[in-house]
Amino acid sequence: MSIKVVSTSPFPDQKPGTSGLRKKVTVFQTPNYLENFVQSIFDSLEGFSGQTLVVGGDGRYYNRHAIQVILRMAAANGFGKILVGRGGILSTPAASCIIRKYNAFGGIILSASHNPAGPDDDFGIKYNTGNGGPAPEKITDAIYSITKSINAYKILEANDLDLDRLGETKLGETIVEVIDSVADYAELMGELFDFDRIKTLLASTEFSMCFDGMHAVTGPYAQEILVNRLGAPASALQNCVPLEDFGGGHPDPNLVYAHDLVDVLYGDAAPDFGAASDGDGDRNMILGRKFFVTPSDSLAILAANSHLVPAYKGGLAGIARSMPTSKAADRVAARLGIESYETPTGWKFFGNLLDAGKATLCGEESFGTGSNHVREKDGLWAVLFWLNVLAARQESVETIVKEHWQIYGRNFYSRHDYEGVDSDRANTLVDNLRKNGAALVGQKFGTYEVAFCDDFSYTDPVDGSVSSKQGIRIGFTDDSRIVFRLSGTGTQGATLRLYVESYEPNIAKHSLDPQEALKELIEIADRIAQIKILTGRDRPTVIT
Ligand code: VG1
Ligand code: CO
Repeated sequence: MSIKVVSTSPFPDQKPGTSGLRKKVTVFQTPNYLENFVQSIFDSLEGFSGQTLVVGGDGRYYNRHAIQVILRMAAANGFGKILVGRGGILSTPAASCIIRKYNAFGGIILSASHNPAGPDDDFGIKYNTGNGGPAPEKITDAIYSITKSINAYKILEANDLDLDRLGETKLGETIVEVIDSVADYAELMGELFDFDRIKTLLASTEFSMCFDGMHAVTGPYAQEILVNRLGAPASALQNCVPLEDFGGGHPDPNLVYAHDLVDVLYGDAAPDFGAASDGDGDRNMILGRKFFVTPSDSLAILAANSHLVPAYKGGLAGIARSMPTSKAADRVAARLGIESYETPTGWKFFGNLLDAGKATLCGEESFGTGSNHVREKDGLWAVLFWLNVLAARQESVETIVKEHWQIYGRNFYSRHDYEGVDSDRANTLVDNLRKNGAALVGQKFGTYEVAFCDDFSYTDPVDGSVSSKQGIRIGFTDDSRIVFRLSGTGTQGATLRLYVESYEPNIAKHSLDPQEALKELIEIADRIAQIKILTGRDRPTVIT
C-alpha cells in the first residue's frame, strides 16, 4: 500500500459554521472537496503521529463513502490507530464519549444533524478535540484558513474496509478497529443514572412512554438502553430503524417536524412521557401527556431536580446556557447559589467551562441539553435524566413543570424561524439592526421600553478569547427581550431566527399560550426589524 500525494486547488466556501462544515451532498461529491477539508483539518493539528482518531457519523447518505476516504487519509497522514463505529455509526454524544474514554487525539464526526439527508440533501463534517468537544473557534478558523491555500492531500492507495465486522485490520501502518457503536455509551449512561429506579418505573402498569428515533442515529442506542437494559417494551420505540435518508423526514425534534410523536402524545390513550432525538442524537424533545416542555424550561427543571440523579447529587458547579436560551436556568442557579454563564450559540463554547469545572449542566433553546459527562449535547442523556426524575418524584411531567413555574415564575419563550430566506435580504435586516440599535435605547413601544441593544460579544472566562457578532439583543426595562441572529447550520439561503422571552411571576397567568403571552413583543420585533417587509414572508416557517 503506497501513500499518494494528490495535487488539488482550494475551494472558497469551506468555512465551518455553528457546528462544522455543512453542504449539499452534491457539493461534497465535487472531486477533492471532502479530501481538501479533511487534509485541512489534519494540517491544522500538531503532534498526532501514532495517536488515535475516532471516526463515525449519523448514518446518513454518503456517510460510508466519506468514512472510507477519511480512513485512508488518516492512515496516510500518520495516525497510529483509528476507532470507527460499526457500519460507520456513532451518535455525536457517543463519539464524544469514545474520544474521552480511549484518550484519543480527536475525532471526525460526519453529520448534518437535523438537516434532511439523501443524495439531494445535506452532509456535514466536523472535528472534535481530545476533550471530546467540538473544535473551538481558533481551530475552526485555522482549518478555514488552510482550506484557502491547500495544494495537496495525502491518501493511502487501498481497498475499502469492511465497516460491518467488529475487530482490527491494518491499513498501511495504521490499525483500524471497528467498535460497537453503542456499548461504551450505554455503559456511561448506566454510571450516571439510577437504572434500577428507572426499570421499576418502566415496568409499572401505571406508566407508559414513547421514544421516536426519527429514523436517524439514535434507534440502536434507544433499543439497547431503553429496551434491552431498562426493560421498556419494544412498542415504546417508534421510527427506530436508521435509514440513509431518515425516511424522507426532517429529524429535527420539534413540534412541527416530530409530528409522529406529537400525534401519539396528543392522541387518545396518550402515554405519560414522550421523547425524540435528532439526526445525530445530540438533541432531545420532551413531552408529557398532551404537554410540551420547552427546551429552556427543560434545562432549568433538570438543574432544579439534579439532586435526584446519582451523578449530580453532590451538587452542580454551575449552569451554562447559550445567549438566546431563556433565563429560566439562571433563576435556578441563583437559588442554588451557583454561577450561571451565558455563551454564544453552539456547543463549542461550553467546552472550556466544562473542562475547567465551572459548569456541570449546559443547555440551548434549540433542544440541546448536556453535562460534563461528555463534551457534546446529548439527546438520550436528557431522556434518561427525565425518566430518572419521573421515577424519583412519581409525578406527571405536567405537574413537575407547573410546580417549577410556581416556585420560580414562568419564562415565556418562543423561537420563530424564517427558513430559506434570500441571503441579501437577511443580511440587510441584521445590518440595519446593527446600525440603528443604539438609537432604540429609551424608546417606548406600547408598554415596553428599550433598556439596551447590542450585538452579543463573549469573552471566554477560561482562555480570554473573544467571539463577537453573536446575535442582536434588544432588552426591555422589565427584563423581557428580543434576539435576532442568522443560523450557521443551513445550506440554502439564510435562516433568520427570532427569539422572544418575557418573565411572568404571576401564577394566575402561567396557563397562557406563549404566542398569546408574547404577542406584543412579537409585533414589536416586526416593527423594529421590518421582518415581513425585508424577508418577504408574512409568517415564520417554524414556531417553537
Ligand atoms: C443550531 C442551533 C444551535 C445548535 C446548532 C447545532 O445552530 O440554533 O443551538 O448548537 O444548531 O446543533 P444555528 O446556527 O442554525 O442556529 V446540531 O444538533 O445541528 O449539531
Ligand atoms: Co444534532
